[in-house]
Amino acid sequence: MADHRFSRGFKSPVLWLFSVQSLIKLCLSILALSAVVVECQIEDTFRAGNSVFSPAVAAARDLRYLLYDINPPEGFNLRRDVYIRMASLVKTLRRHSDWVLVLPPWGRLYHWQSPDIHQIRIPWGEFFSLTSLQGNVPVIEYEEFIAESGGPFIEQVLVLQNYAEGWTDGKWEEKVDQRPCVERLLYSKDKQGYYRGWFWGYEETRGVNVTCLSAQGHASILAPLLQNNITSTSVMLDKAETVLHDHYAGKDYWDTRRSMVFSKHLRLLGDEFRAKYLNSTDEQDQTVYNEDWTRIKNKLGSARGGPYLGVHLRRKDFIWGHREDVPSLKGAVKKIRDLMKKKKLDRVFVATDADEEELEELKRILPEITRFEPTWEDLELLKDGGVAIVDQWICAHARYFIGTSVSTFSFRIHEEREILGFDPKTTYNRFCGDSEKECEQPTHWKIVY
Ligand SMILES: Nc1nc2c(ncn2[C@@H]2O[C@H](COP(=O)(O)OP(=O)(O)O)[C@@H](O)[C@H]2O)c(=O)[nH]1
Ligand SMILES: [Mg+2]
Repeated sequence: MADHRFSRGFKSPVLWLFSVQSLIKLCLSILALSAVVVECQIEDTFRAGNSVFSPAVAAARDLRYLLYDINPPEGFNLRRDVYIRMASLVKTLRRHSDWVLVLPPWGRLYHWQSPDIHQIRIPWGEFFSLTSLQGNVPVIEYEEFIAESGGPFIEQVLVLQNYAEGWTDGKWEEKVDQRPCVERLLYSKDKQGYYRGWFWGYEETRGVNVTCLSAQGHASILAPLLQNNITSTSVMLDKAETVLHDHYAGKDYWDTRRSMVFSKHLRLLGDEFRAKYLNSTDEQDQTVYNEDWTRIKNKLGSARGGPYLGVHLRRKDFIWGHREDVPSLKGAVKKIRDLMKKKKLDRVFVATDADEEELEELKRILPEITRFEPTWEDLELLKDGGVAIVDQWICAHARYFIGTSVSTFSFRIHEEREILGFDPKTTYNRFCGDSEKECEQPTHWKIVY
């Protein structure tokens, strides 16, 4: 089937578009409602940060809030990884007191370049299921934090940084120390003596105190300091990616990762697209999903996947550096054709961030390509982040997947497929550079339940 008909610039079938658009609108409008439902569903222990509590109630419970932000150039999927580290830290903190993780609104990401759409102050609920996140650790949206904590003030901002002197004696040791700021602070004092900064585009937010903290080690090394040395109710860690995973790919890592369920409207869109253009449904493909992530425990090899090859072809900054592990378009298409033949798949779904010029070339040399290309109206609703998630969701359901070397976008697809229960052979594959000699394939990280 020549699926290039559904590319941008060509008209998708009117009916499909209509149903998809109204679907998204419906889903977005019930998002607000579902936040209320969420509150009714979560267990008592996880009610900690929910806005059903007035500021007075929150104060009476001695709630403490952990906020965080990440170095501006980092992309969406590395940010998802840092969330896992912060969730782990909050779990550690909660052994002693009532901490809640405040979700940093999405926005101003370098890769979100679609013009004319508003892409800041986006709550997590637009991309992820809050109920699911809350089934792992208590989280609240930033606006709930403002409402609960009685004003747009963050009492203590800690800017994480490496040690100016690097590793001493070439020895790695875990440590944390309050130190002078190594780089220029991205916060400045206003007339009232409060700190102003980016704060996810919330101009009225102010920091009461900002200091730098040199940290080297896993996220939970910050716990004693946050617990014992800092008394502020709200603490924000900036450049939170500085600290590492407590235990990469351990049980706690996977609990948090599994709780990062995509929002239902995005999953539905991906599913509709699969059914319409890729002859793929959960029943046929043995990928039936459970809304409750704690109940998903699929055996590897149980998922069959839709009758198409899923491809993540990362371009842009990955080719500008002429990295040797990234193929030319021609090289990629050659590999795609090989795989389609070998795996007896006559459809190929490609997720890519290629620019217009490369896209044209790609369509020319791979005319049977299928892509998810929303209309402008869809894009305005989904935003670049939502479109990328739909791309990931569709790749996650393919019978066979191949991604791009060291792309966190591809890594997140691996994890999604691992959760769905695919045979690892169909997942941990990547393109090789045209003249790459040792083309090491991605590592299989098994879920620890
Ligand atoms: N829709 C879509 N966006 C992509 C794709 N590949 C990359 N991007 C965009 O580029 C960003 C890449 O940054 P990041 O998520 O950090 O992944 P990484 O840089 O590949 O490790 C993504 O977040 C998307 O915004 C793709 O296949 N589809
Ligand atoms: Mg990136």
